Amino acid sequence: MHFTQALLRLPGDNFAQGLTQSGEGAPDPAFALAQHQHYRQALEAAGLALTVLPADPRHPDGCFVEDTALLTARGAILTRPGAPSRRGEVHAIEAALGPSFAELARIDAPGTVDAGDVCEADGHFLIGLSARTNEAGAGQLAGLLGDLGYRADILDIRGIRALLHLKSGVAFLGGGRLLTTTDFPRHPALAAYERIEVPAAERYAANALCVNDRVLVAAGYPATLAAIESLGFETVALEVSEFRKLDGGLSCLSLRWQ
Ligand code: CIR
Repeated sequence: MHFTQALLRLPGDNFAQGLTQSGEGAPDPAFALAQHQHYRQALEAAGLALTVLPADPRHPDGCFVEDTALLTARGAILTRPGAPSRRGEVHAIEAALGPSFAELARIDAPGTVDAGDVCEADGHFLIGLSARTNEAGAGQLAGLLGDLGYRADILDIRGIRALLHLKSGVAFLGGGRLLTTTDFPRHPALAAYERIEVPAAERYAANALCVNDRVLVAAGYPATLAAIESLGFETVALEVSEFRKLDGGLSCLSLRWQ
């Protein structure tokens, strides 16, 4: 899919109060802001026009905008994040997306979905059942995607503690190729895909981001970078250490659409 637009939110002064299970220590908000700036520049260089929302003091995780909505070529779906502290993030995203999407469907209680649990592979949607996305939410989402004419499959990742979200362990690279961690599920729905596994020591780098003609990759993971380049992609290595400390990565920091 070719993207022309992206929506982002700046990390704020309270960024270090965001949710984390990484055990990697507290992030530095100023450093996070600088890394976010480089990320924005990389999206612009890939041809995207950006809408950048200010930091939201009520929501320290608010910069991880990807979790709040699923954007497709046929319509957008607002989520209901699994973490109660993040539910309020959706209101501002709804207002920001309104002008670009005629209709916004939504996930309703008791369903919960973090859109970081959703990976689109050319119209085939992989939905992760996780600590954040529950069965009711995954079922609602699969139904809404079906209404839009898409195929959706649900993958249970609840047994893989190292994966906060489905996309912590997978990225679609186009051409039927999935970049995955070694422990990513071997589900029948994935049988038709070529699977490129990142080495176990580089598992964080599986959350790469394919944007138009290039792939954004977390800096510091040379084997993954080389594997992606060997597929013929131009790559952009970006330092995202402060977002990693809060279990976030490259895909989480933007919502992208055509
Ligand atoms: C959270 O725990 O919700 C945030 N600290 C990180 C969210 C990362 N989002 C993503 O992987 N899509």
